[in-house]
Amino acid sequence: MEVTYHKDTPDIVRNAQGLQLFTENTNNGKKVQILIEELKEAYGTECHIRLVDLEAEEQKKDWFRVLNPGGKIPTLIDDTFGAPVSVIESTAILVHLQEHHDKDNLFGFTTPAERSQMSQWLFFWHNAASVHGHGRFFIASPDAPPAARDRFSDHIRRIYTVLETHLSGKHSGTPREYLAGKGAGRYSIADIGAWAHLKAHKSLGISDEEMKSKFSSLAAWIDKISARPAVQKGIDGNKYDSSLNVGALVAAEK
Ligand SMILES: N[C@@H](CCC(=O)N[C@@H](CS)C(=O)NCC(=O)O)C(=O)O
Repeated sequence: MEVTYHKDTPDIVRNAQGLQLFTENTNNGKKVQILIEELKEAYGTECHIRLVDLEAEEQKKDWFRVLNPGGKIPTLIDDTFGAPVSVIESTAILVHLQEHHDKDNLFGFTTPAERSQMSQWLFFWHNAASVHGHGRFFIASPDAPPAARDRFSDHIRRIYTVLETHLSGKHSGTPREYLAGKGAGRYSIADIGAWAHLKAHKSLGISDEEMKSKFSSLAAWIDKISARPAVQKGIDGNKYDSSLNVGALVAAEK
Protein backbone atom coordinates (compact mmCIF):
# COMPACT_ATOMS: atom_id res chain seq x y z
CA MET A 1 0.00 0.00 0.00
CA GLU A 2 1.46 3.37 -1.02
CA VAL A 3 1.94 5.63 2.01
CA THR A 4 0.68 9.18 2.39
CA TYR A 5 2.21 10.35 5.63
CA HIS A 6 0.06 11.80 8.44
CA LYS A 7 0.72 15.24 9.91
CA ASP A 8 2.08 13.58 13.09
CA THR A 9 4.43 11.19 11.27
CA PRO A 10 7.85 11.67 12.89
CA ASP A 11 10.18 13.66 10.62
CA ILE A 12 12.83 10.97 10.98
CA VAL A 13 10.39 8.52 9.33
CA ARG A 14 9.09 10.93 6.69
CA ASN A 15 12.58 11.99 5.60
CA ALA A 16 14.28 8.58 5.65
CA GLN A 17 15.16 6.61 2.55
CA GLY A 18 15.31 2.86 2.02
CA LEU A 19 13.89 0.25 4.35
CA GLN A 20 12.39 1.14 7.74
CA LEU A 21 11.23 -1.56 10.13
CA PHE A 22 8.83 -0.68 12.95
CA THR A 23 9.26 -3.36 15.53
CA GLU A 24 9.73 -4.45 19.14
CA ASN A 25 11.42 -7.60 20.41
CA THR A 26 8.30 -9.81 20.40
CA ASN A 27 7.95 -13.10 18.52
CA ASN A 28 6.33 -11.45 15.49
CA GLY A 29 8.91 -8.66 15.56
CA LYS A 30 11.81 -11.09 15.92
CA LYS A 31 11.08 -13.03 12.74
CA VAL A 32 11.43 -9.92 10.58
CA GLN A 33 14.42 -8.69 12.60
CA ILE A 34 16.13 -12.02 11.88
CA LEU A 35 15.60 -11.74 8.13
CA ILE A 36 16.86 -8.14 8.22
CA GLU A 37 20.05 -9.38 9.94
CA GLU A 38 20.40 -12.27 7.47
CA LEU A 39 20.09 -9.84 4.54
CA LYS A 40 22.60 -7.51 6.15
CA GLU A 41 25.07 -10.35 6.55
CA ALA A 42 24.53 -11.69 3.02
CA TYR A 43 24.27 -8.45 1.02
CA GLY A 44 25.07 -5.57 3.39
CA THR A 45 21.39 -4.51 3.21
CA GLU A 46 20.67 -1.53 5.46
CA CYS A 47 17.41 -0.99 7.32
CA HIS A 48 16.43 1.80 9.71
CA ILE A 49 15.16 0.24 12.93
CA ARG A 50 12.26 2.14 14.54
CA LEU A 51 11.28 0.76 17.92
CA VAL A 52 7.67 1.25 18.94
CA ASP A 53 6.68 1.57 22.60
CA LEU A 54 3.79 -0.91 22.69
CA GLU A 55 2.95 -0.18 26.33
CA ALA A 56 2.55 3.51 25.53
CA GLU A 57 0.32 2.39 22.59
CA GLU A 58 2.29 4.40 20.04
CA GLN A 59 1.13 1.81 17.50
CA LYS A 60 -2.49 2.85 18.02
CA LYS A 61 -1.91 6.50 17.09
CA ASP A 62 -3.20 7.86 13.80
CA TRP A 63 0.24 8.38 12.26
CA PHE A 64 1.02 4.71 12.80
CA ARG A 65 -2.40 3.45 11.67
CA VAL A 66 -1.75 5.14 8.33
CA LEU A 67 1.05 2.59 7.95
CA ASN A 68 -0.84 -0.29 9.54
CA PRO A 69 -4.61 0.05 10.10
CA GLY A 70 -4.46 -2.70 12.75
CA GLY A 71 -1.95 -0.72 14.86
CA LYS A 72 0.52 -3.60 15.15
CA ILE A 73 4.18 -4.31 14.77
CA PRO A 74 6.01 -5.46 12.74
CA THR A 75 5.41 -2.97 9.92
CA LEU A 76 7.80 -2.16 7.10
CA ILE A 77 8.22 0.88 4.86
CA ASP A 78 10.04 0.27 1.59
CA ASP A 79 10.72 3.09 -0.88
CA THR A 80 13.23 1.21 -2.99
CA PHE A 81 10.82 1.02 -5.96
CA GLY A 82 9.87 4.73 -5.83
CA ALA A 83 7.04 6.04 -3.61
CA PRO A 84 7.14 4.51 -0.12
CA VAL A 85 4.89 1.51 0.43
CA SER A 86 3.97 0.02 3.77
CA VAL A 87 3.88 -3.72 4.31
CA ILE A 88 1.96 -5.31 7.18
CA GLU A 89 1.67 -8.85 8.61
CA SER A 90 4.94 -10.47 9.62
CA THR A 91 4.68 -13.30 7.08
CA ALA A 92 3.87 -10.91 4.22
CA ILE A 93 6.87 -8.81 5.25
CA LEU A 94 9.12 -11.90 5.09
CA VAL A 95 7.79 -12.69 1.60
CA HIS A 96 8.21 -9.06 0.47
CA LEU A 97 11.81 -8.88 1.70
CA GLN A 98 12.68 -12.26 0.22
CA GLU A 99 11.11 -11.43 -3.16
CA HIS A 100 12.60 -7.96 -3.49
CA HIS A 101 15.78 -7.88 -1.41
CA ASP A 102 17.21 -11.41 -1.65
CA LYS A 103 18.48 -11.37 -5.21
CA ASP A 104 20.31 -14.69 -4.95
CA ASN A 105 17.34 -16.45 -3.31
CA LEU A 106 19.45 -17.41 -0.33
CA PHE A 107 16.36 -17.45 1.88
CA GLY A 108 13.85 -18.65 -0.72
CA PHE A 109 13.58 -20.96 -3.71
CA THR A 110 13.29 -20.69 -7.46
CA THR A 111 11.73 -24.02 -8.39
CA PRO A 112 7.91 -23.93 -8.34
CA ALA A 113 7.64 -27.02 -6.13
CA GLU A 114 10.04 -25.71 -3.51
CA ARG A 115 8.56 -22.21 -3.56
CA SER A 116 5.11 -23.70 -3.11
CA GLN A 117 6.33 -25.81 -0.21
CA MET A 118 7.85 -22.72 1.40
CA SER A 119 4.50 -20.89 1.10
CA GLN A 120 2.67 -23.84 2.62
CA TRP A 121 4.79 -23.75 5.78
CA LEU A 122 4.64 -19.96 5.95
CA PHE A 123 0.84 -20.13 5.85
CA PHE A 124 0.77 -23.06 8.26
CA TRP A 125 2.73 -21.05 10.79
CA HIS A 126 0.97 -17.73 10.21
CA ASN A 127 -2.22 -19.49 11.30
CA ALA A 128 -0.53 -21.44 14.11
CA ALA A 129 1.05 -18.25 15.49
CA SER A 130 -2.37 -16.98 16.37
CA VAL A 131 -3.20 -20.20 18.29
CA HIS A 132 0.19 -19.85 19.99
CA GLY A 133 -0.55 -16.26 21.03
CA HIS A 134 -4.01 -17.02 22.41
CA GLY A 135 -2.73 -20.24 23.96
CA ARG A 136 -0.06 -18.35 25.83
CA PHE A 137 -2.70 -16.01 27.22
CA PHE A 138 -4.97 -18.81 28.45
CA ILE A 139 -2.22 -21.10 29.71
CA ALA A 140 -0.58 -18.28 31.69
CA SER A 141 -3.79 -16.82 33.06
CA PRO A 142 -4.79 -18.19 36.50
CA ASP A 143 -8.42 -17.13 35.83
CA ALA A 144 -8.71 -18.96 32.51
CA PRO A 145 -11.49 -21.55 32.37
CA PRO A 146 -9.90 -25.04 32.47
CA ALA A 147 -11.74 -25.96 29.22
CA ALA A 148 -10.02 -23.09 27.38
CA ARG A 149 -6.64 -23.99 28.87
CA ASP A 150 -7.07 -27.66 27.88
CA ARG A 151 -8.25 -26.82 24.38
CA PHE A 152 -5.26 -24.57 23.68
CA SER A 153 -2.84 -26.95 25.35
CA ASP A 154 -4.07 -29.82 23.13
CA HIS A 155 -4.21 -27.74 19.99
CA ILE A 156 -0.65 -26.46 20.45
CA ARG A 157 0.63 -30.00 20.90
CA ARG A 158 -1.22 -31.02 17.74
CA ILE A 159 0.58 -28.22 15.86
CA TYR A 160 3.94 -29.33 17.29
CA THR A 161 3.13 -32.91 16.23
CA VAL A 162 2.56 -31.79 12.62
CA LEU A 163 5.99 -30.12 12.58
CA GLU A 164 7.63 -33.09 14.29
CA THR A 165 6.10 -35.52 11.78
CA HIS A 166 7.28 -33.37 8.86
CA LEU A 167 10.83 -32.90 10.17
CA SER A 168 11.33 -36.46 11.40
CA GLY A 169 10.30 -37.95 8.04
CA LYS A 170 8.02 -40.35 9.93
CA HIS A 171 5.76 -40.85 6.90
CA SER A 172 7.94 -39.61 4.03
CA GLY A 173 10.96 -41.67 5.06
CA THR A 174 13.21 -38.61 4.61
CA PRO A 175 14.24 -36.80 7.79
CA ARG A 176 14.49 -33.07 7.21
CA GLU A 177 16.82 -30.35 8.45
CA TYR A 178 14.52 -27.49 7.41
CA LEU A 179 10.83 -27.01 6.67
CA ALA A 180 11.04 -26.39 2.92
CA GLY A 181 13.20 -27.50 0.03
CA LYS A 182 13.93 -30.80 -1.61
CA GLY A 183 15.63 -33.64 0.27
CA ALA A 184 16.49 -32.54 3.78
CA GLY A 185 15.48 -28.97 2.85
CA ARG A 186 17.31 -25.68 3.04
CA TYR A 187 17.05 -22.78 5.53
CA SER A 188 14.47 -20.28 4.28
CA ILE A 189 11.88 -17.75 5.40
CA ALA A 190 9.60 -20.71 6.21
CA ASP A 191 11.97 -21.53 9.10
CA ILE A 192 12.47 -17.88 10.04
CA GLY A 193 8.68 -17.41 10.22
CA ALA A 194 8.18 -20.11 12.83
CA TRP A 195 11.39 -20.18 14.86
CA ALA A 196 10.90 -17.34 17.37
CA HIS A 197 7.49 -18.64 18.48
CA LEU A 198 8.69 -22.23 18.76
CA LYS A 199 11.81 -21.23 20.65
CA ALA A 200 9.45 -19.78 23.28
CA HIS A 201 7.74 -23.17 23.88
CA LYS A 202 8.22 -22.91 27.65
CA SER A 203 5.87 -19.93 27.79
CA LEU A 204 3.17 -22.40 26.64
CA GLY A 205 3.97 -24.92 29.34
CA ILE A 206 6.04 -27.22 27.08
CA SER A 207 9.24 -27.99 28.95
CA ASP A 208 12.65 -28.80 27.43
CA GLU A 209 12.14 -32.40 28.64
CA GLU A 210 8.81 -32.70 26.83
CA MET A 211 10.39 -31.22 23.70
CA LYS A 212 13.22 -33.76 23.79
CA SER A 213 10.99 -36.75 24.46
CA LYS A 214 8.02 -35.96 22.19
CA PHE A 215 9.32 -33.47 19.64
CA SER A 216 12.99 -34.32 19.28
CA SER A 217 13.32 -33.38 15.59
CA LEU A 218 11.65 -30.06 16.28
CA ALA A 219 13.96 -29.47 19.28
CA ALA A 220 17.00 -30.17 17.07
CA TRP A 221 15.63 -27.78 14.42
CA ILE A 222 15.21 -25.03 17.05
CA ASP A 223 18.83 -25.52 18.21
CA LYS A 224 20.23 -25.50 14.69
CA ILE A 225 18.54 -22.23 13.82
CA SER A 226 19.46 -20.69 17.19
CA ALA A 227 23.13 -21.24 16.32
CA ARG A 228 23.00 -18.89 13.31
CA PRO A 229 24.80 -15.62 14.07
CA ALA A 230 22.15 -13.54 12.26
CA VAL A 231 19.44 -15.16 14.37
CA GLN A 232 21.24 -14.16 17.55
CA LYS A 233 21.68 -10.61 16.21
CA GLY A 234 18.02 -10.51 15.21
CA ILE A 235 16.80 -11.11 18.77
CA ASP A 236 19.41 -8.98 20.54
CA GLY A 237 17.63 -6.78 23.06
CA ASN A 238 20.40 -4.19 22.96
CA LYS A 239 19.27 -3.36 19.45
CA TYR A 240 15.62 -4.40 19.35
CA ASP A 241 14.24 -3.88 22.85
CA SER A 242 12.99 -0.35 23.35
CA SER A 243 13.75 -0.40 27.10
CA LEU A 244 17.44 -0.99 26.28
CA ASN A 245 17.75 0.99 23.03
CA VAL A 246 15.74 4.11 23.81
CA GLY A 247 17.54 6.02 21.05
CA ALA A 248 15.73 3.95 18.42
CA LEU A 249 12.23 4.74 19.75
CA VAL A 250 9.89 6.62 17.44
CA ALA A 251 6.95 8.74 18.56
CA ALA A 252 4.42 11.09 16.99
CA GLU A 253 5.77 14.48 15.96
CA LYS A 254 4.57 17.04 18.54
N1 LIG B 1 -0.77 -11.12 12.54
C1 LIG B 1 0.15 -10.09 12.90
C2 LIG B 1 0.25 -10.03 14.41
C3 LIG B 1 1.08 -8.87 14.86
C4 LIG B 1 0.98 -8.70 16.38
O1 LIG B 1 0.13 -9.30 17.07
N2 LIG B 1 1.85 -7.84 16.92
C5 LIG B 1 1.86 -7.59 18.33
C6 LIG B 1 3.26 -7.78 18.89
S1 LIG B 1 3.80 -9.44 18.63
C7 LIG B 1 1.45 -6.14 18.60
O2 LIG B 1 1.70 -5.25 17.81
N3 LIG B 1 0.82 -5.92 19.75
C8 LIG B 1 0.44 -4.61 20.17
C9 LIG B 1 -1.02 -4.34 19.97
O3 LIG B 1 -1.75 -5.22 19.53
O4 LIG B 1 -1.44 -3.22 20.28
C10 LIG B 1 1.53 -10.33 12.27
O5 LIG B 1 1.85 -11.50 12.00
O6 LIG B 1 2.26 -9.37 12.02
